[in-house]
Amino acid sequence: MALERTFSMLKPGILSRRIAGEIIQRIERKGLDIIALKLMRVSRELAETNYGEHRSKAFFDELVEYIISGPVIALVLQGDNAVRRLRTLCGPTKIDDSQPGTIRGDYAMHINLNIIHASDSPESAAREIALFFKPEELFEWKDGNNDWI
Ligand code: FUP
Repeated sequence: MALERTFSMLKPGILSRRIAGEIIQRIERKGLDIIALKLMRVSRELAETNYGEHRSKAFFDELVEYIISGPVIALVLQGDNAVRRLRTLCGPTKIDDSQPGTIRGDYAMHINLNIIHASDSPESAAREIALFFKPEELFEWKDGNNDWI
């Protein structure tokens, strides 16, 4: 099993709906290690770079405006198969495909307000982590739960 890192961003609606604790709790309970976490405001430049692959899409401007509309919580998570497992925890991008029990299935009604970002590959994760964090902001740690996770 590959030990991976993945990047996640709890989008502005999470803080304003006061559900940050619930979402982070789901990530912790799954067994992913939080190795970096920060509350930050994303600049327009960073938002446009991060979502650069969608620049030509009709929803791009709305997406950028949403991401910069309030503070986000940026996270780096580590664990076996972390990229895939976090994506599974989040549920599909399309809200109507997101099953109850997933984060998007339980908390989101609109695709453009789908509340959480999760990297789609280890390569995207490495790129996104480098955009949002300095190497010294990442902290690896060990606990006594290895037999459980
Ligand atoms: P994801 O990898 O799940 O974040 O999904 P995408 O990279 O396809 O989309 C990135 C963001 O663009 C989504 F979080 C929300 C937004 N989006 C829309 O607003 N409308 C769409 O039709 C597709 C994506």
